[in-house]
Amino acid sequence: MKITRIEAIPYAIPYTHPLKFASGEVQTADHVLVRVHTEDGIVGEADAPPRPYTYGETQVSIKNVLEEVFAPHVVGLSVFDRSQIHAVMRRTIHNQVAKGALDIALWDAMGKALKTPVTTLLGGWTDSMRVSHMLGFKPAQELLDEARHFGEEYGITTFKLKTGRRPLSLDIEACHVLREGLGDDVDLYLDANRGWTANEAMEVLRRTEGLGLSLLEEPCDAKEAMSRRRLVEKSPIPVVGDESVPTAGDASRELLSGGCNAICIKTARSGFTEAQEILGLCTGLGVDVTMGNQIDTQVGSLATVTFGAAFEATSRRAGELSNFLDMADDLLAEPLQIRDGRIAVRHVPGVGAAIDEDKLTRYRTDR
Ligand code: MUC
Ligand code: MG
Repeated sequence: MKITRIEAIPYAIPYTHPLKFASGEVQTADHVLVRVHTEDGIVGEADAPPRPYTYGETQVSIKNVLEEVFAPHVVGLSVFDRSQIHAVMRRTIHNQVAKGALDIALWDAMGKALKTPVTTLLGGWTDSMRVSHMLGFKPAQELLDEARHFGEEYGITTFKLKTGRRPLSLDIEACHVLREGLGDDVDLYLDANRGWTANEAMEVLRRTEGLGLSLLEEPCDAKEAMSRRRLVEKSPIPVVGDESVPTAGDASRELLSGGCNAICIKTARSGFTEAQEILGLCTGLGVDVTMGNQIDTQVGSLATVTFGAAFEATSRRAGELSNFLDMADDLLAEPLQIRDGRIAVRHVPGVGAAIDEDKLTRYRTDR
C-alpha cells in the first residue's frame, strides 16, 4: 500500500485553562495534524504537539522535517515498510515528536488497511485505561479544589502534581494540603520537569516523608549525572525519567547509569514502534513504566490509550489522559469520554481518531 503524500497541517486551538509547569506553559495547542496518504485512499493520521521547551521542536520545524526531509524518501514506500521508514527517520537526529507522529500515522493506516484496531495489533491486553489527572502550578487550596472536582466529575483518583517551584515550600505545602484533603486512597505523585537540583529534590522528599507519594518524575536535569544518581540511590520512591528518555537508547543509558529507575512512555514523542522498544527494555529489566501526556489533544490522548491498553505493564498504573479537558475544542469527531475514571479504547480499524473536517478547516492556520 504505497504512500503517495505526507501532509502536515498546522492548527491552533486555545486552552480554557492554561497549564503551567517548571519548564514552560501552554496557552494554545499549536499542534500539527499529520496525514499519510496512500494510493488506496486510506489515510493514516496522528497529532504532533510541539514542545520547544522539552525537545526543541516547533510547529514550523515539525511540518518542515516531515514534508521536506522525510517525505522525499518515504513517498513510494508501503505503509508496511516500517523498518525502512524508521531507517529514513534515523538519518536525522532528534525531531522526536515529528517522528512519533509519522510512526503513529503509519500504524493507523496499517490498522485501517487490515480492518483491525491498532490496540489489538499492538497487544490487545484490555479495553480501557485508568486516568491520572495533571495538576499545574497553582496555590495549594486551588489545587485541592481542582482535584476534588476531577474526582467528583470524572471519578479520577490519581493525580500528578507539577512541581519544581522555588521556594520549595510552595510544592511541599501543596503536597501536604492535597494529601490531607484527598485522603490516603488517592494516588499522588510529583513531576518537577527539571525545576530543582538533585539536592533540592532530596530536601522535598525529606519534607514530604510520610505522605505516601508514589513517584518522583524528572526531579532535576538528567545531565547532572552524579547528583542525580545519588538522589536515585537514596530516594524511597521510584525516580521516573520523562523528557530525558524519548528513545530506547536514552532509556537504557539513564537506567544503566542510575539516572532513573522508572520510565515514562509518551507515544507523542516515541510513536508506537519506539514506545514498544522502550517497554520491552523496561519489562526485561523489571522497571516500572507510566503512560505520560505530552499535553495532548483528544487525538493524541486516544493514541496513548491505544498503546497503553495494549499491554499489561502500561495499563497497570493510571495513564495521564485528561489534559484535553482544558482545551476549548478539539479535532476529534467523536469526543473522548472519561467515565468512572477510565477512557475506553475504540474497537474500530486503526487508532479510531476520526477527524471533524469542519473543525480542521476552522482551526488550521495555513489557509
Ligand atoms: C510532563 O509529564 O512533563 C510538560 C512538558 C512536556 O513536554 O510534557 C508535559 C508533561
Ligand atoms: Mg513529565
